[in-house]
Amino acid sequence: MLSIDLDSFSLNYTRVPGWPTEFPINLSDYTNLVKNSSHLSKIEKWKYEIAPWVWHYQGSAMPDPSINLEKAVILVLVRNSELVDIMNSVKQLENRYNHKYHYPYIFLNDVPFAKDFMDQITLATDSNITFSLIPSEHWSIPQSVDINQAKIGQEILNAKGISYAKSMSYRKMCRFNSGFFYKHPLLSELDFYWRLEPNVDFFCDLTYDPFKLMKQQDKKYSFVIILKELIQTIPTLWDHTLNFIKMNNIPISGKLLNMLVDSQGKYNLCHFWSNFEIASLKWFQSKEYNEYFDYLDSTGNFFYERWGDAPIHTLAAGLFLQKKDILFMNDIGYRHDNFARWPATNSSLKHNPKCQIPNLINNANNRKNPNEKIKLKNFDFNKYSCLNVWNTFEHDPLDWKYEAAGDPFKLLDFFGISKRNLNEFDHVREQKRYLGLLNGP
Ligand SMILES: Nc1nc2c(ncn2[C@@H]2O[C@H](COP(=O)(O)OP(=O)(O)OP(=O)(O)O)[C@@H](O)[C@H]2O)c(=O)[nH]1
Ligand SMILES: [Mg+2]
Repeated sequence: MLSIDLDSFSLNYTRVPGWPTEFPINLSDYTNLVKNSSHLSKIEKWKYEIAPWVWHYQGSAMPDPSINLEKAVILVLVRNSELVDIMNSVKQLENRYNHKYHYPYIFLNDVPFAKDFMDQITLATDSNITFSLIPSEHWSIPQSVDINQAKIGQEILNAKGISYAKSMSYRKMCRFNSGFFYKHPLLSELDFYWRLEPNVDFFCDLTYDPFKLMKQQDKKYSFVIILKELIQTIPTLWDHTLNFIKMNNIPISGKLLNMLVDSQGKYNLCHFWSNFEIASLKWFQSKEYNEYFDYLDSTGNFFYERWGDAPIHTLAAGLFLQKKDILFMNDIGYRHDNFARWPATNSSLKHNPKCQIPNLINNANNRKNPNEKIKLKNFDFNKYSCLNVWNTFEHDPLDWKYEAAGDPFKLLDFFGISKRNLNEFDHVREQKRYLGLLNGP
């Protein structure tokens, strides 16, 4: 997009205080100037790169002087095409919680937001909203990634019927949510975010401010659903995590990682489902988190495999946090896709006026007929939920030593390939071999 109808944007929206206000007359000159500038810092370059597509909407809500807000934001990464679904999420969050607090929203997108999209969103909340592009570097494939190799990995996943197996944009999104969202220049002064995704439901009124709770209790991360990841999407993530521990001598005694290991010293695949999360930006911005992300990114496996941000956030919490740093937001009733949960401390809760739990929901897995209804069940009691693992975890298992977990580069034997020590190059070769097996001689 090389130009925009500035007048129409300026009717409803302003620039962010302290940010460049003009739309560049010659965009490509401007872009080159920013890119080649020697006096701008990295974050300033990002800021100037995206500034022409950052717009602020001043909501009508008046702050309640009796409420002391945290430095927090509701953070939404979304596509223009997901307007209806994100409207559903915003309206429900407002209705159940934010109408009392008026925390601001930040909407992020890898392409500029359409004005129609923005106009509709402003009808769903009285809060302030900032709409922003993200820096191109945050939504990219690193040069070191071998695209042909990535395509082979995609074919392997596709043959296994894994969703988004062949999607590059899904992988860019997972990489963005793993290592970039918290670097966005609009977030640099904030303490906490609440991640909100399209087409989720909130079933219960939330009568207190979870941001305040996080602050008061010095929590770093908060979740509502914890479940098992598909091993096919992260075949080497655990081994790379062990390698990172070894290379950096990370002390893991007392850390959450001890909750994530099974009796054989492998990842038990439990992860916080990150489409809902309330977390500390300072934690994600910390040196330790970023060293872990940079190491993972250097393997190229966001593209060779299909690493999701959820297991990465969880394993990072495993490396650097203790159980006491993490909050299970039991009071939140939540649905994403066909997974839903709500507080079920007593059987009469379904009739508690604070929660309205529908009997039926639309089947998100039925793409041909999205109106097909299925019975809603509380996922907390599903065998794939790890809530029981969380609830019962107290301390390190006595018999697990990470040194004993084996060669960090050992590929898990999910390919059905006999156990051998593999280095990175072998890993590539094995994938090619596997593809050969799939395609026949
Ligand atoms: N701007 C933008 N946002 C994206 C893109 N892909 C995904 N997202 C957002 O990233 C979040 C997760 O993407 P989804 O496609 O919902 O992924 P998911 O939740 O793992 O998969 P589903 O189960 O299909 O919902 C959502 O908030 C999406 O709107 C993209 O290409 N551009
Ligand atoms: Mg989703």
